Amino acid sequence: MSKILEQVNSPADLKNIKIEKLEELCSEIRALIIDVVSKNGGHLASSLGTVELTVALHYVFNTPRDKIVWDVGHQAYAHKILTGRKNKFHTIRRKGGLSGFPKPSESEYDSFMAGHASTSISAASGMAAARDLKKENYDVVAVIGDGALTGGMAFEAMNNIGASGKRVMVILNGNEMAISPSVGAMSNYLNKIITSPLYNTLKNDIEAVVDKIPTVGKKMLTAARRVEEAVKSLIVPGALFEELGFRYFGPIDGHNIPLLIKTIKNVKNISSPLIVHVVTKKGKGYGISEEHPELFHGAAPFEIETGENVKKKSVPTFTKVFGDELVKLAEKDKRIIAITAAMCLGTGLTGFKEKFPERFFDVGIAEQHAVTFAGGLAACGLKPVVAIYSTFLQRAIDQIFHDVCLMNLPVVFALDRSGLVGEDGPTHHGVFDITYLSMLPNLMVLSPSNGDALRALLKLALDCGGPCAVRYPKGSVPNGVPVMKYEIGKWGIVKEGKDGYILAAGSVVGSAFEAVKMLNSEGIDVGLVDCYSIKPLDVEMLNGILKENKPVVTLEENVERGGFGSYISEVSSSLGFSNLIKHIALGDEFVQHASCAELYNITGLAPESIAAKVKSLVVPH
Ligand SMILES: Cc1ncc(C[n+]2csc(CCOP(=O)(O)OP(=O)(O)O)c2C)c(N)n1
Repeated sequence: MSKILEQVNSPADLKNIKIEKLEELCSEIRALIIDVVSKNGGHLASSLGTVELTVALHYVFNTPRDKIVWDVGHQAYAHKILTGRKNKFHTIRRKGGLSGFPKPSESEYDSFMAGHASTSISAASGMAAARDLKKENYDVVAVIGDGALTGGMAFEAMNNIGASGKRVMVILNGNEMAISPSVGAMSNYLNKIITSPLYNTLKNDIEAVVDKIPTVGKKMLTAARRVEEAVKSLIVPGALFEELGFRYFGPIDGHNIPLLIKTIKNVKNISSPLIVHVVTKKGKGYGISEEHPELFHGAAPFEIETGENVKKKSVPTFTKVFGDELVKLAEKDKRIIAITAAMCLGTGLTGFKEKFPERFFDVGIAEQHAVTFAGGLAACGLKPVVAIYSTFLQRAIDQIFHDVCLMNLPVVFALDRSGLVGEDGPTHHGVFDITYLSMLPNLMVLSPSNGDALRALLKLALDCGGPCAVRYPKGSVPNGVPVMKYEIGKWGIVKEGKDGYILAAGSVVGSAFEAVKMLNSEGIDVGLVDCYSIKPLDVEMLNGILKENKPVVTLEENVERGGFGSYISEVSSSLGFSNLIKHIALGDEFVQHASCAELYNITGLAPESIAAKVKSLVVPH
């Protein structure tokens, strides 16, 4: 292990290190992060960008008494390393190992869970309110990126704290990037602050003023503030944050440790909401990720020398099939519009953006706005496709209900990462969407299990004239799947069976097929149905299957409650059947992080477990 990091087992140890040595410590932390992420994959660029900031925060504050709330939490690897977890850091994102995100059950230094964006200021303000109500005394710091600041909740929280005057420090980490370059008026505003030439010439003066805050007398402080305000009103047009009730400090170089420590120390006792704006470089300290921060935002395992992925995929992913097909469909239909909430690359829309820039909208991390924006487009005769990961669309359930389904507007929801996502864990698994989508009247829910199905169902969704969700998993499309005709409200029989049926929805069809082969080899003749139309169901086929009075096993990568299986049970009982129907689905608990293959074993979705379950139910013919 590295020399200085060896001495740091907790933030208390950090305080014994001389400020001059902290830069070296940062290099050692970076080397550890790069080494481990190159093996385990993870959020490299964001975590590399915040190493100095993390060191400075733990140097100044007394955690865990003082609370640091990380927004998204993907930038908190240095925080994990400094807070007693450096020896376990090599296990990050692995089964049973450290989580890739802050997790209070993992460490008392993780004050709040995260994974979804734009929550930190709200959580920090709740903590500050609790502190004040309980007459306690500690600092609360929210660390939020300029990307996460585009999310509505961040503004809601600022609106609230700015008026309440609560003592909360917000560290705004500006790197001009979300996953892709940050978008929107707020981002333009922040860039203006950073690049203002007038600002840069006056920067040292502001630092000098900030430096004096704790030592000057009351009169001097007022005078200093006046000077500072005057300077700032020159350089920060509108002084937006100040108008919202925050004292604003910065921007300062987020890689300059002495400056960070000095500034944070000097402003931390100001008893009002404050923002310290730091400027960092995403991917800092690893040339390849500095050049390609988008690719190294969430990196798969890679070779350190070249940055190349260790496991290159030859088969296209569902994401790629979706992106390519949408471009093809949009070539023929000018009404098709693509919308992303800051996830252009992740949702496969890069090709669409390049080909149809005027029909592509990146609204920032604003899933709720994305959905209602699509509602507006659809109300005016266009065909919006809102491409959002299943887990992040949870943010917008009310907008799907209120701004789309109630008016039966033709909006297509393309839900990538539907199902278990592996190493990112419980904040990112898309295992609730069948439940939250199929409860809504008017909304159709389609679930392709392969590339052909995705292409066909996307077209059907765009042509159906109402709201329609197409949900598909992370990962590559399977090879060699049976050719089928796709229709909304219909299913496809993959294999007939005499002893019973597996009804599988979406990604799990492949596992079910393997299970059926295993059972066949043991003389058990189980059939398999690809139930790609989850809502509406193929009632005719369901009726036919139930009439045979054989056991039925439903299979899905969604929670059981309100899922596909429970829908089948409801419909079959309302049709008057009392067949033995068993559900294979996820239980009433959060699935933790591990590889997808490990998670299928743990959750009973692997072919062997499916075969065992079916075997326990059927009586061979
Ligand atoms: C609600 C939600 N939408 C989308 C995402 C995916 N996501 C993770 S990090 C990120 C960008 C965050 O940018 P920023 O806050 O500036 O942090 P940086 O990575 O630049 O340090 C996005 C879009 C998310 N985590 N949560």
